[in-house]
Amino acid sequence: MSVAKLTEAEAKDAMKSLNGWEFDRDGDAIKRTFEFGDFVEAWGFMSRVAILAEKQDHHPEWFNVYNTVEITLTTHDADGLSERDMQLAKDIDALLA
Ligand code: H2B
Repeated sequence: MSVAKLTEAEAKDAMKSLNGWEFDRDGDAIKRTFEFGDFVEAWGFMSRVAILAEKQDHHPEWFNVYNTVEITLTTHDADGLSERDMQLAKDIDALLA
């Protein structure tokens, strides 16, 4: 499915409504690191993100070590960032609010 790649200005603007995300891969991805009390909490969070991802048909690249989860979002179909990354990031933020 084709999705529009955000312009740099659109991406920067969308970042203003996110919490703690940073640009990665030359602006083609966003990344945030999450820290929890232990592995069970980190895994619980990952389960909730997995459900969001399936609902949105948009999936994270992620890395977990014990209580830390690093999430990178990018849209392969757009070769960079799209509105889908921003939406998923916003919903991930909301899980922790
Ligand atoms: N996730 C991400 N992060 N980027 C994509 O381009 C993407 C996806 N494409 N999840 C979706 C699935 C696509 O492969 C399916 C066919 O809709």
